[in-house]
Amino acid sequence: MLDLLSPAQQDPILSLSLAYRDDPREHKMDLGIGVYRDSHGQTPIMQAVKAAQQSLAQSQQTKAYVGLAGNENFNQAMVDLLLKGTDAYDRCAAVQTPGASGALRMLADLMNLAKPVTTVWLTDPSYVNHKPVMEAAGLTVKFYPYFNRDTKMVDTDAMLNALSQAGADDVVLLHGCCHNPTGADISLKEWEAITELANRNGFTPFVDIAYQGFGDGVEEDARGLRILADNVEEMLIATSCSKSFGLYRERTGAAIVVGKSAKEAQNAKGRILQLARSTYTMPPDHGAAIVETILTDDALTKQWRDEIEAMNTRINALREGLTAALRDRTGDGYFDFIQHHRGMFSVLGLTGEQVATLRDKHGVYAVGDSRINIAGLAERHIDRLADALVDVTR
Ligand code: PLP
Ligand code: TYF
Repeated sequence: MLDLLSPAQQDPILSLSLAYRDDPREHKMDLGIGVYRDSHGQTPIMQAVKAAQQSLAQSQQTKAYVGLAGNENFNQAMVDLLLKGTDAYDRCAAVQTPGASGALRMLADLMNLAKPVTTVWLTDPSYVNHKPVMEAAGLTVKFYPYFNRDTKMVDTDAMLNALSQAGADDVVLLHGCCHNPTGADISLKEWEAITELANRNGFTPFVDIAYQGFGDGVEEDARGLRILADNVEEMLIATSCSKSFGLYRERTGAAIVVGKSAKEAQNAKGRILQLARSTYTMPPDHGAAIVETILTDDALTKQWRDEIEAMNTRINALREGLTAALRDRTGDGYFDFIQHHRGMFSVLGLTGEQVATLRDKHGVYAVGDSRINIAGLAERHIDRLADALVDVTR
């Protein structure tokens, strides 16, 4: 049987990490996979997470199964973080999942269960796994114009024009903040316009928010999502603790459904649990227990908020530093978009050949679509990166 299998397609981002690891050059720079790194190149465990782990090690009495929905206190904490104070708050339900990846798949399966004809509209471009996950669940995928490759910002007119064609059989996937891969986010005005289109034409918004706190702040980054939550009858949300709590390998996330009524949301939750039972059954506990511990303790919550604030302040300073270094070298504002992007990533608009030269000549590893991980850049490497970018583009 196994001999019938053709070779697997590689994940472009994970294979880049392997190539980086095997590169013997000392000055190599990994700006590929999306993990936050501090000035020393480490991806540290947050202090609030360390404290929560210690407290759990003392207090946890059992490792017996938790249940299909995972940790319900964690689920409530995720809902509070995103939806507290919105109209959707009392008509939503949440399920803990193995990362936002698990949430994406469970919600995709749910869409397929509810309406197999669903077409999911993704930003062009989008997170590498969006299309394969949606298609694996049997859904049709379509891309809508998003990134303007000249300005490196959102192409508002083209986006809204395309979305005005989406109707009742369509689900429009939006990045809650810190767009992956481009770094170009939609403005609050655009969130409002999309909300209006959803209500007028009947498509369902689906928000994937994997970087809450990495853009302008924990509350600021949820503003767009909350505009939808205040105004639409139905929406789907996939959320992640991988970046926001630095829990990457603990696989911690949640699927949230907002329905017309609490009863409808609870029913949808029941169907997600049934889908989970036939997929992974129950999510891993440790990450969710850590997040529960943090978010149900005022001091730990404050510590976590301070830490994530320090991270986004540093990312935005790196953006400014890199933009200034490029301005110095080019004498123009061509790269100013880096300063306007938000979150971990920026797509620079380089050709495949330029990305290859960055890697081969300068040891700078960027993803093939010229995405660089600003959150993986060390302050002391800014000048060298700017030199390399100028060398490959001018
Ligand atoms: N959605 C987006 C937009 C992402 O960038 C990522 C990246 O990790 C995910 C979902 C998956 O996150 P998780 O690690 O929580 O599965
Ligand atoms: O886009 C990224 O780099 C992160 C991490 O298959 C990631 O979201 C990369 C590839 C992948 C899953 C996650």
